[in-house]
Amino acid sequence: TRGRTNAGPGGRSAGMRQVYAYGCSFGALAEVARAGAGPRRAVCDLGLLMRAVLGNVLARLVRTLQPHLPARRQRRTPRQGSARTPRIAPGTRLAPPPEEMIPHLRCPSLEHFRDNYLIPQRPVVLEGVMDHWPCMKKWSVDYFCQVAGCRTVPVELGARYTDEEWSQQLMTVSDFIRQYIVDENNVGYLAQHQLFDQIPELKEDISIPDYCCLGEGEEDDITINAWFGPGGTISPLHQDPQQNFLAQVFGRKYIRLCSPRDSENLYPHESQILHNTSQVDVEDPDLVKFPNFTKAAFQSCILMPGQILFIPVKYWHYVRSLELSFSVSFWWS
Ligand SMILES: *[C@@H]1O[C@H](CO)[C@@H](O)[C@H](O)[C@H]1NC(C)=O
Ligand SMILES: *[C@@H]1O[C@H](CO)[C@@H](O)[C@H](O)[C@H]1NC(C)=O
Ligand SMILES: O=C(O)CCC(=O)C(=O)O
Repeated sequence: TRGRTNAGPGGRSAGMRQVYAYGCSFGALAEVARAGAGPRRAVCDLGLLMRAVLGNVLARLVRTLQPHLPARRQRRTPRQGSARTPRIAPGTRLAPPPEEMIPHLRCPSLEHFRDNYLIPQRPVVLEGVMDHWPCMKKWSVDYFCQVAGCRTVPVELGARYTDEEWSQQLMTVSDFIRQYIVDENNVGYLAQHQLFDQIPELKEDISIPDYCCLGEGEEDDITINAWFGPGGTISPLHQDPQQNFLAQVFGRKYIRLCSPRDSENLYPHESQILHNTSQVDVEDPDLVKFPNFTKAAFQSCILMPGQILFIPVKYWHYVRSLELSFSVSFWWS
């Protein structure tokens, strides 16, 4: 699971994710019960995580309680954003291989975007669209500790979700920051779509891109995901069943895209649960096992803060963060 416990409208391994998340939630609920009165918000967070079961009454309750609960501050001041040294040695894998670059556009009109990118289903990097979102100035590790430090969230442990040792665990945002952001030896990923429901303050710092109105779905049906992690986190090559705007708030990400027309050259896993994920390690492919992978045509970019990548529905995407990074994705139809 990428921690999207609600399974939502698809995404990779939705079923497994849900089962796993329920397991975690019940386990943590037992912990809280054992701890007696425990932190009230931990209980509410669990409720949010289990919203699929309980309905969204608890989300409203948390919103009501929020102002009455003490904010916790981080003692240490972690380094942040571009000031941080990339975990991957520069030069090793930083420069994209000579595949085609994804085109960049500055604030195209709705019509231009629709006719040249949405309808023909072509990826594009949009610039200038999120410059004025408050998150661009406000968000930092310290800020997350202040607004969300004591909140419980699902965290993915391990570099990639296809690894054998990969697992998911519930922990507070400040524990996540201490163990996975400040301590550079661990790789953990806070990747989930309920963060913005859990912490409504964060939602006020972002906007839904206007281009989403070109879709047929309602604005309420847009799924907003948070992706927060240290350098070196990898989302293996996979596809999702909706259009996606991946908005980069801080840090850079190396991204490779491949058209769904090339699916047969990407060797999707055979199991039902992972069949939207490729078996191939994109940056170190085993060409003996996967010879047709060389036939797949890739486009790539390094997504910079302030840029939004349009990933057409079912387009395969591989993502590796080059340093401490926060992205927000919007899944829309
Ligand atoms: C895989 O993708 C298809 C559409 O591309 C979607 O309908 C399905 O829910 C996805 N499956 C999983 C397990 O994520
Ligand atoms: C590679 O593709 C060819 C057709 O393009 C197909 O016949 C062959 O089975 C594929 N090989 C593998 C190992 O997938
Ligand atoms: O940023 C990432 O690691 C993955 C993003 C992604 O897969 C998505 O937005 O669907």
